[in-house]
Amino acid sequence: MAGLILHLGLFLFGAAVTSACHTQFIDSGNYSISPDDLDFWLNSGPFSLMLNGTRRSTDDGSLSVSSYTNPTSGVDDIGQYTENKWVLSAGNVTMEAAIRTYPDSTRQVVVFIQRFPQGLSGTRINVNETITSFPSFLLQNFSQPLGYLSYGSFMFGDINKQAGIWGSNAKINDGLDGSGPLAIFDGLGNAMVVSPLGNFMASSIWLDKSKASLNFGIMGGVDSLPTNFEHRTIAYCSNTGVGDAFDGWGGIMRRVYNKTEEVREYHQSQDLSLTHLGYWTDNGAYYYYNTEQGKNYEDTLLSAKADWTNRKIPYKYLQIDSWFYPKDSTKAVTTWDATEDIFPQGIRAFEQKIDLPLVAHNRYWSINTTYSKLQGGFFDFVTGDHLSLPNEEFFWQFLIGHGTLEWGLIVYEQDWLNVQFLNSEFLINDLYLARTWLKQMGAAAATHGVKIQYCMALPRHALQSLEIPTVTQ
Ligand SMILES: *[C@@H]1O[C@H](CO)[C@@H](O)[C@H](O)[C@H]1NC(C)=O
Ligand SMILES: *[C@@H]1O[C@H](CO)[C@@H](O)[C@H](O)[C@H]1NC(C)=O
Ligand SMILES: *[C@@H]1O[C@H](CO)[C@@H](O)[C@H](O)[C@H]1NC(C)=O
Ligand SMILES: *[C@@H]1O[C@H](CO)[C@@H](O)[C@H](O)[C@H]1NC(C)=O
Ligand SMILES: *[C@@H]1O[C@H](CO)[C@@H](O)[C@H](O)[C@H]1NC(C)=O
Ligand SMILES: *[C@@H]1O[C@H](CO)[C@@H](O)[C@H](O)[C@H]1NC(C)=O
Ligand SMILES: CC(=O)N[C@H]1CO[C@H](CO)[C@@H](O)[C@@H]1O
Repeated sequence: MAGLILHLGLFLFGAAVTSACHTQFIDSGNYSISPDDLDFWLNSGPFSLMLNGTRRSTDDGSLSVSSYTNPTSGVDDIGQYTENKWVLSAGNVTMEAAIRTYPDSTRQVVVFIQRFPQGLSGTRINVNETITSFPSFLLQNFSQPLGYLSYGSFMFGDINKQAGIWGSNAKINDGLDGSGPLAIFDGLGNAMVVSPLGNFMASSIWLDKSKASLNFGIMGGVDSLPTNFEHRTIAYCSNTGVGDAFDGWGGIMRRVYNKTEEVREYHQSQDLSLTHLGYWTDNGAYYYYNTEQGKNYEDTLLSAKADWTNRKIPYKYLQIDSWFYPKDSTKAVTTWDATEDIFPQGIRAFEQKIDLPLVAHNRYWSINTTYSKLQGGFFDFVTGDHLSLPNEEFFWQFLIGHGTLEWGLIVYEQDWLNVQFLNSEFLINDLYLARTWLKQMGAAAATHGVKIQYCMALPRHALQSLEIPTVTQ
């Protein structure tokens, strides 16, 4: 807490330092931030935006700072703030870049806001870059070694997480697969976590190697931004260690999206698959794409149940994995229901025999899915080159409602989230569709009292679950 006292001291002298985040702004457009009072860890790189197919940047003057507004104050969803703002222009198009600090010392937060009063068009670039950039931080070697932790790829960013010494050679994950919360810390307990504060599915980090800068903004596939579009990035600072920085960051994020500890605990306590023992048939299990010789899945699982009942193992639910439903030649789901060779009289008859509620697995949607209007089904789907995606909440109400009433579905397991996202051009090129898809799924689960498990989720899916209380795991 020594840092905090020093901050309050500085505040009396009028500096813009009011929390564990030590910040500095210069009217020309430079800014710095640090959890450490003595040195600024992160110094600003260029602002940039894509416009009509070209990148405009403060680096080459094709985007320039036209004004700086002295601090204003207000209250937002985090608390009472002081805002410093620059207006930048590229011809007749403007970008506003604002930095909010929060005088209440319990909010050790800085929020960076990029706004586009006239919107932007012609913005699409390489999918792994960002079409807008603010904040931008230079990857600079530091006198004392700083560490970083960068999440990347599926399993909530665990698969490709990187850690090392912060500097020009740091291997920070970026792009569609790699963008997640970034932690930077020293050996003395100073730490910060930086992440998007919204637009979770549509925002990315872009490591611009040519300028050794780390840029936060909207993902590269998006071709335009609407009038008055706004995107926020949050930095949380702590002087009591990287664990506390993650805790504090998570607490603010959960509070902003109302997925508080209480909400999480409530939903998790309602999820039988988290509170009780169950029998799983997923990857790694003995009956994953494997039955007893001469038996179909139904008879295999019924004899497994006879055995565990005999042994008095109190399984309270059964998980059925991707072996139960039909798939196309790319292993994408065509119909989320069992074929006759699996459960001869259907899932309902099987579920009555096994007498356990189900956790049921699903993966990415086939372009040939039978639910799509294109294939004579009843529902709106977006159909791309490789995959498709339901595009109305009514579909999810049908699918999850049917599962609940007919199969005893208690948990909808949405697996292969990375593949669905990265291989759907309509998702990676759209500002809102990925969020809409996951929110529709979540709303239907809420209607039917079903919980959702995300699997093979990218860091962006993990962040998106903040807006979906029924995602419990
Ligand atoms: C967009 O770029 C094209 C070619 O690069 C140019 O011909 C056109 O005038 C530009 N449009 C605007 C509105 O700047
Ligand atoms: C900016 O100018 C270009 C070319 O003159 C025009 O096409 C475009 O609509 C203008 N944009 C705005 C936001 O006024
Ligand atoms: C984006 O990055 C991923 C690795 O994270 C890579 O596999 C993919 O080819 C990249 N896409 C483009 C268009 O560069
Ligand atoms: C930063 O430090 C690394 C070694 O940790 C070194 O390889 C690299 O060249 C340095 N970069 C600059 C710009 O000095
Ligand atoms: C959170 O709940 C408050 C109070 O009910 C509400 O005003 C606010 O809009 C909610 N925020 C979100 C992101 O849903
Ligand atoms: C979708 O159906 C068409 C027509 O039956 C077929 O030619 C195609 O191979 C199917 N696609 C996949 C990915 O299985
Ligand atoms: C907008 C911007 O980047 N302004 C300045 C930040 O600081 C560097 C180096 O001191 C200047 O070159 C930039 O013009």
